[in-house]
Amino acid sequence: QNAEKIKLKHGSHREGKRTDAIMQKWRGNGLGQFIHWGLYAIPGGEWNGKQYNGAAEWIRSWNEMPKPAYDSLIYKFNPVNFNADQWAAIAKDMGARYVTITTKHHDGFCLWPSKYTSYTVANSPWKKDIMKPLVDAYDKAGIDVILYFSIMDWNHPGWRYDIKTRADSIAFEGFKKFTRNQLIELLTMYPKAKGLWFDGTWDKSWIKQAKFADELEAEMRKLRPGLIIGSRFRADEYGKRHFDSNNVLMGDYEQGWERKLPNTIADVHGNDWDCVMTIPENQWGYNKAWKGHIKTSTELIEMTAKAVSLGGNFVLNFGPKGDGSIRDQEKRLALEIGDWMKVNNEAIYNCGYSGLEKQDWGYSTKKTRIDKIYMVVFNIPVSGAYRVKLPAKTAIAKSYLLADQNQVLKVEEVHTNEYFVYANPASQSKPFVIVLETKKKE
Ligand code: JFZ
Repeated sequence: QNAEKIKLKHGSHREGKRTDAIMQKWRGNGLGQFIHWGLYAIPGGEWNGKQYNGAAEWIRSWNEMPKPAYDSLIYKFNPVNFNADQWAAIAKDMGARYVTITTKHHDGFCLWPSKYTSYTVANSPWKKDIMKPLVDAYDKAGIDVILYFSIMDWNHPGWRYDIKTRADSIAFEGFKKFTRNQLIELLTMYPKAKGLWFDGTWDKSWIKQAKFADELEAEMRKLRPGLIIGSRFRADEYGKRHFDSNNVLMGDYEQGWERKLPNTIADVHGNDWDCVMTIPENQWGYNKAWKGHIKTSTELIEMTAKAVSLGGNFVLNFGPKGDGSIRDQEKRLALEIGDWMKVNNEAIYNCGYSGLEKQDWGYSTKKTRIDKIYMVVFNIPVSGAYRVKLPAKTAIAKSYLLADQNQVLKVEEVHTNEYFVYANPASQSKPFVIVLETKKKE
């Protein structure tokens, strides 16, 4: 397969995972928060008394909300209930260890006072920077900040979906300069930010910019050593995205797990990854009328455990309201997840793939470099017997409940490296964790 490799100028520049401390910290985060906030939070999915069926943050692209009406939302951006410390406290209580915040979504409205466009918070009634208090508050709470940035910008006159004429090309050159300026500006203004989360990079116009984007990425990485950039920033010179034409991941982690999770370790090809998830079906920005199934905290905890068990992180989205407050349903879910995390975070933080065969009772995670495996139980077997298959040359030294280490569990080896662990915890309304301390076996 290696012999088949073609020479790429703008493909991936690394094979295998990053090993530096910043990336190791990111990898061990386990749980993150996503924030989608911008002008779209003001209509909240509704215009002229009519409910929009799509994602609320896309309302501008919806014909029933005319562009001038959307554009003038800037004069209504006055989030009097915005409190950065409170947002950070909600994330902290939930157990999130990083946050990705929309500095600019597709609409082009900037939550920071960018010098390069007038479509920013500075020209809203609020006037003040939103990103600075957020970066400071989350940082103070010990939560790493990643800056979400949409390349596609519906507000910029130079943005094109494709480049077909000379006029398009001239316009897009201006747009590229603007994009570079904004990114350098963000990295300069918010030196605490650990990474960039790119979006809106799927159009032909941007896919054709392999050289420009590759050089810009190098420039950003030089400006901020250790910067984390996912696979959704650039395409290679053949237009391949996420994975280059040699099928090697571009960027530091796979950014394609959008409202879906991998099912097996083979699905993630040995790469770092995170999954971004909405609480309702597909609403990122604030939508006042959530429809359909709203995920429960148990489902979200299950997704977190599943993500970690397959070597990834789970990032849960919040869409604050136009006034800056966070809706009660989101606050309640964050608290419920946090209650579980307070007891069980040992099975989530700095954990990854355990190497164990998947069993019906749930997901197993493993601490890096420590001989501990965590069985995160979602389906309690009626028998009380939990099947566990360990990798070769390992044995169970001891087993107990994470919530109550005095409850030592009976363990029985039934075949070589194959065990039953017996647990009959009194009625459980939430998933729980069984710890396996393992040891080397001759
Ligand atoms: C994008 C945005 O359009 C959306 O508003 C939100 O910000 C989300 C996080 O990102 O939506 C996407 C992007 C990529 C895929 C799906 C939705 N994808 O790769 O499947």
